Amino acid sequence: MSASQWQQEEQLRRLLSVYLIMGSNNCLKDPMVVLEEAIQGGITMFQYREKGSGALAGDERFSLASRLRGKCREHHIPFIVNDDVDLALALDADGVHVGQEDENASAVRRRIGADRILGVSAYDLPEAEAAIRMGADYLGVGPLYRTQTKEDAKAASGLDVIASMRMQHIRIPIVGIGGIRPDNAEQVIGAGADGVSVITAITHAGDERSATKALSDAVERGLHNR
Ligand code: TZP
Ligand code: MG
Repeated sequence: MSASQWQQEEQLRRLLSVYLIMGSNNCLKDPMVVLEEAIQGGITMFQYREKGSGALAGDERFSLASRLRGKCREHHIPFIVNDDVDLALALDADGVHVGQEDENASAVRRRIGADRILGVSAYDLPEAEAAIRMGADYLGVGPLYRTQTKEDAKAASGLDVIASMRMQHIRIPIVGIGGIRPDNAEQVIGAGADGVSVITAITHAGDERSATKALSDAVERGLHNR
């Protein structure tokens, strides 16, 4: 790995610290307000994920994505699109995130080029190894804890899956996902993740700004005590 590749990887680790994922149907109020409050609280990356029952489609989806993208740009927060390369390219997104059931990660890498971030979900070591071969820049590992948010989520894996990936030479940036809250985020980092990605811990918090700050503090403690 060249020095500049190493620097980029280290930068990505920091950007994954507090990663908010959401679509309109995860929000109890205006998604633009939720994003603004989360930015004020200190999120480091944002993913637009419009999925599940009640998800927007068509022009409404494009319009919301485009407004969220604009706010992220204004605040220099990387904007990632879940599972829609066309939308990502249309909005000049900073990256794309795909799950195992989505478009093949190598094909996504070819379409987005080398300069955009590619995130891939991985439940276990074989999925992590395959994702890396296909060009992933970071792995989203989980669900670590029980989650109500993803309708087709697998069983919670617990933190050992991250610890064992780290023991099995998985070095690329990892962000934990699934049921992460301020009170368990520190352990996720302790297990070897670089950051935490959350939906409801922020979108259902009521006070999104304080919830984000609490997550950010927990991640900092985790990194400090590692
Ligand atoms: N992938 C695995 S779990 C999950 C996704 C998208 C949902 C995470 O949502 P929450 O509310 O943070 O548990
Ligand atoms: Mg997906």
